This record gives sequence, structure tokens and C-alpha cells, in this order.
Amino acid sequence: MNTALKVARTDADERRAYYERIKPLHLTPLWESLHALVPREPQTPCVPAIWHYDEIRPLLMESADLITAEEAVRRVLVLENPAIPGRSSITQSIYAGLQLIMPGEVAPSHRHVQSALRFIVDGKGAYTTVGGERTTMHPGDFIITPSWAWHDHGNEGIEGVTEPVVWLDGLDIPMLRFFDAGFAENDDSKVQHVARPEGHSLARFGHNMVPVRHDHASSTSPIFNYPYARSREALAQLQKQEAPDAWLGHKLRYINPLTGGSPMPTIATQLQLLPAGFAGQSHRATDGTVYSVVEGRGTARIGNERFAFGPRDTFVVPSWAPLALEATDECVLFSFSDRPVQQAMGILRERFD
Ligand code: GTQ
Repeated sequence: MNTALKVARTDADERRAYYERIKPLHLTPLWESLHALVPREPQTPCVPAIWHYDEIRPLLMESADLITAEEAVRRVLVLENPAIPGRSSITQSIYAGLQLIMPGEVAPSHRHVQSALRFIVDGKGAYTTVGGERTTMHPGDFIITPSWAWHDHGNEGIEGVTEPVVWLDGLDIPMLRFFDAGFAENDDSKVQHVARPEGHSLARFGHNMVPVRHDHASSTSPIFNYPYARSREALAQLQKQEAPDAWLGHKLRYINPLTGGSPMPTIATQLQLLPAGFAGQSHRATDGTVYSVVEGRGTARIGNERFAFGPRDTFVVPSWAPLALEATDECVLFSFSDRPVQQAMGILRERFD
């Protein structure tokens, strides 16, 4: 055998033996994993995926025969990234699920450190009560539950209509798990006492005005329902008034009116309109992003894969995966990600190719 090769083999054996000896002391050699720990660019285990609502809806309705909202506490089908099953995560940092509440049901009051968003997907007439104020849900409404705020959900119907209501939950559950910083507790009563009239938060903070003695900013928005009718109207006006961005179409982010930052400290949310026939250019960002389709049909090209989407579908774009959006008819997409956390850390990267 050639001497150099023999030496290399001996080295490898010696190293392996050495690793075995340090293992009981809970030590590992960095030089074996450095390239994976500090990759040249993001190496996410997550994959792109789509959940077609037409396929899921019958299964979700079936769950109502298996368990009540009250027994379940929250009757939700979790959307798991196919590449990381068992972790209740759609990206490494974000949890997503479809929650169902049937007419007459109650999801009991509790609170937790995790922040939540609800994006209403199907049906109207359910409500959520957050910190003593109730809001009625309509499709496309973006509703938040701030960290540590009491919240219960119910479905009493509206205008004589009672129907199942489904919304997309987005929470920072994986981030809280990462930090081992989660606390939660149940309320003494199932349903919160309603202390303020419906629409109170929006009246106080939703008109580019702020009550003069209550304008101290906190990290979570004082608005907790951003109604679809208003956000949709903004996009409709923009579409008439300006050309769409070549990558994003017409895209607006929701803000905390007191800071201009994201409505929640851990999750950013956006709504975008793609004109019919729009063929967007490819772009990528380090924040893996969840999309919920409100209106229209189109295609999301994510890396080398193409996903045809329609109303109420949910899809996920992993960190740093190139995304190009195409609209067959006029599309409206809601999206959310961990962007504010990455921005706070100074690590967010985006590329518009
Ligand atoms: O509605 O409070 O999808 O606590 C997961 C955890 C919803 C909620 C979820 C939760 C909730």
C-alpha cells in the first residue's frame, strides 16, 4: 500500500477512536460539523408544500363528529412541513393550522405567551374575544391574539346565517419552544366577560389617529381585527393608481399603528394583489413564508417546483427558496413569516433577481 494512504487510514482510525473516548464526556469535534453548522447559505430541512382546501375541508368537517371544540380546547388540523413531521411546524420557526368552530360551539378562554394570528378562510359569524373585546369574523379578516392576552372563540352566526367557520392559525410556537420560554393558563370561566363594545379598538386606533392620553406604544398592535373589506379596498385603489411591482404585484404589510412595525413582535403579515395575467419575477428571502390564497387562481414557482393554487389554499415557501408568482385571474394573497425577528437580529436577507 502507498504510504500516504496508509497514514491517512491510520489518521482516520485514530480520530474515530478519539471521538469515542471524548463522547462519554459529552464532547464532539467541531471540525467534523463546521461546514453544516455554518453553511455558505441557508440549508433548510423544510420543503415547499401546498394544502388544497377542497381536499382538506371534508376531513376538517369530519373532525367535528370526533370531538367538540370544547373538549379539544382548540380543534385544529396542524399543517406540518412534510420534511419535518412530528414538530407541528410549517417552517422551522412558524406553526400553522386550520381551526374549525361549528355553530353554537365555544373554544374556552385561555392565554399563553405565544402570539397568534387568525386569517379567516371559510364562513362568517364566528367571533373571538381578546382581552374583553369581541370581534366578529368575516372571510379575509386578519385578527391577532397578543402574547399573554385572554382569548376565547365562539360561533353564534351573523345576520341569520350560522355556518361552520374555518380560519388559518399562525403562531410563533416553534420560536417559544426554541427559547424554552412558554407559559400558559386556563381562565376561570369558559367565556370571557365582554367589557367593551365591538369595534372599540378599531375606532380608537384604526383611522391614523390615536386617543391622546393612550398613545404609548407597545410591541403588539392595539388593533386586533384588520377587516378584509378595508385592506382589499386599499389594494383595489392601488391597482388603479400605479403599476404593479415586477416581483410582488401590489403588496402592503400590516402595521402596528403606534410603531409602524409589524402587528406582533414575532410575526409579519402582508396582503398582496396580483393583476390577472401577472407573471412575477423570481425573488428570495431568508424568512420562510406561509401564504393563504383569498381570491383567484395562479401558480407559485418555488425552486424547480410549480404549485397551482386557488381560493383558500395554503402554501409554504422555505427560507431562501426562489419564488415566482403567476396569476391566471386577479389574485389576492395573505402571507406571514418570522421577518420581524430576523430584522431585530439584523440577519434578514432578500434578493430580487
Ligand atoms: O386558538 O388559542 O392553532 O392556543 C394552537 C394553539 C390555536 C388558540 C392553535 C392555540 C390556539
